[in-house]
Amino acid sequence: MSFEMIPVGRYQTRLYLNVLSDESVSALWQELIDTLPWRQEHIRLFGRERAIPRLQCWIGDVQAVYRYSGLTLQPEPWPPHLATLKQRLEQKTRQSFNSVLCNLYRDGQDSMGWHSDDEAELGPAPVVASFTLGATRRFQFRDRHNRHDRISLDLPHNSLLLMPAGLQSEWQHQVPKTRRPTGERINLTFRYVYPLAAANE
Ligand SMILES: O=C(O)CCC(=O)C(=O)O
Repeated sequence: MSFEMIPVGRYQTRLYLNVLSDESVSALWQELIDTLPWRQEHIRLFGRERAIPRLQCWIGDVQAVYRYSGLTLQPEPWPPHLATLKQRLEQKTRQSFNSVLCNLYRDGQDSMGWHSDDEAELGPAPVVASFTLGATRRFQFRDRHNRHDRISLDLPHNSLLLMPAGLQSEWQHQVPKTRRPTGERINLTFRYVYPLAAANE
């Protein structure tokens, strides 16, 4: 399968298109919508409790407990089509993943703010594989030390963005809100989470 190289500073991200067959991607979409326990999470920001602007679900092996923004996410078990996609991505990227953060953007007002995937339990240089289904959304990177230095790309249905080791410590990313009429989108970021005790050493 071919990919486009997208340079982000000194890092080469890869964008793969049409990763799954039409049949497999439809079956995966239906499984994710119908069976995942999508949750509205809240975070504390400037002393106030706020609903995050999207629904989320954390899936993974039992030991893959994930902490971010004051939330502790206990993993849900792997549903079959998602487990198959994980194996496929492991073969393609020659990486191991033991968990995936699933985000459901209901419309253009759902979003994800600037951040890096750099929590201690991801280790010092995580590789993150980000698979998109549904509506195309704009995805942006910005340099952590020069915030005006930005790179934007559109992530279409059935695409995979592979973010290499090292990128997270120098670049942030976001999915901004859009006023354009926008349908549902699911994004799956596959990660390898080290057990919390080891990450805290
Ligand atoms: O929805 C996306 O494309 C990005 C998701 C993301 O940034 C994350 O899960 O950390």
